[in-house]
Amino acid sequence: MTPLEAFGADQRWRELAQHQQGRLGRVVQVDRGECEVMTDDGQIRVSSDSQRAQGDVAPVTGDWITVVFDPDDALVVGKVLERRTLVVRRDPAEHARAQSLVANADVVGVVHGLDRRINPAQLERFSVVGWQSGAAVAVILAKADLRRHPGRDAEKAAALAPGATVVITAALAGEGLDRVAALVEGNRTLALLGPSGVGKSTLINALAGAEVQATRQVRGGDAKGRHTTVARRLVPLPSGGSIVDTPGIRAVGPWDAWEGLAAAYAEIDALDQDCRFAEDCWHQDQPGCAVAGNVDEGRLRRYLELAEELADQDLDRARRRR
Ligand SMILES: Nc1nc2c(ncn2[C@@H]2O[C@H](COP(=O)(O)OP(=O)(O)OP(=O)(O)O)[C@@H](O)[C@H]2O)c(=O)[nH]1
Ligand SMILES: [Mg+2]
Ligand SMILES: [Zn+2]
Repeated sequence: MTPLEAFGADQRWRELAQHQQGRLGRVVQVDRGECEVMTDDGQIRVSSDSQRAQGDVAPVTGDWITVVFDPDDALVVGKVLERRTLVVRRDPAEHARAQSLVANADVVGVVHGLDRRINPAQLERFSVVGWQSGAAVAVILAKADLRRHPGRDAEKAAALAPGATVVITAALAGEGLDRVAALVEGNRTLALLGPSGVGKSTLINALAGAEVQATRQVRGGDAKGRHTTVARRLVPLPSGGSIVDTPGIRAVGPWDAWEGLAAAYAEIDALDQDCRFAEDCWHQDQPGCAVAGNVDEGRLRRYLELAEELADQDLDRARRRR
């Protein structure tokens, strides 16, 4: 298997690249106008900004692209091939804008470290963003060695993330790695999202069988609270498939994520259809409401909060367009 095949190069990607008359590559990492790109001939650096026309899609980690020569004979990004999935969040620096994080992930893995209690709102927000991307969602409960009954956490997580695969791991002890590996079987791509320090990079190193990503040093007291991973990076696994490591995010902001919201709160969405006042019902104390009283109160409250957030965003965007 070539490295590009391990990254998931298939006939469709190859045909798309051929059609654009460029060499096929996959973006491993982006930094300041340059991309590290894996190709059939190995990894190369390709410049991205200077030669690209305005309005062209900017490449992000995980993108399949064409590599071409510019007039000065330098390697540049030609086209970003149409994405199958895209993880997007509200840009934390500029709230009225979207920020693309990872392209073409098959599974979004929401990582929670079991050294802490599960934070339902946090987990649900990540699930919304995960489902909205078009990928499948998995919840990865890491650091299971620190819990006596991780199975109970798994039950809790399953209730907070309907439709998601829940996986328990203890990467330092080498446990549960096969279950994560199963998520990338068939050269698929898993994108890890989650707060800082939950063990994303440690899990990737355990699967890669090498220290490919820096992890927080246990003894480095001064490193506390700092983000160890600073760039989104696609890491190949020896058995095929790849994992995207990302810098920790405490609370992700969904962006234009109504479908993601419906999927992440599937049981609420299903009843939502039955509300007598479908459009207007806010599932509080309207008579004839099919939702209130029939679902978990906390989940309903958080669902409504997120719906309000998304509705505000919609208004904002509409205002801007005018
Ligand atoms: N006990 C235990 N500790 C773990 C496990 N996995 C990771 N850790 C520890 O958790 C700390 C954070 O791990 P990282 O892998 O750096 O966390 P991260 O999610 O990549 O963090 P950022 O890069 O900052 O987003 C390190 O000190 C790890 O040794 C585990 O399975 N068990
Ligand atoms: Mg990390
Ligand atoms: Zn209702």
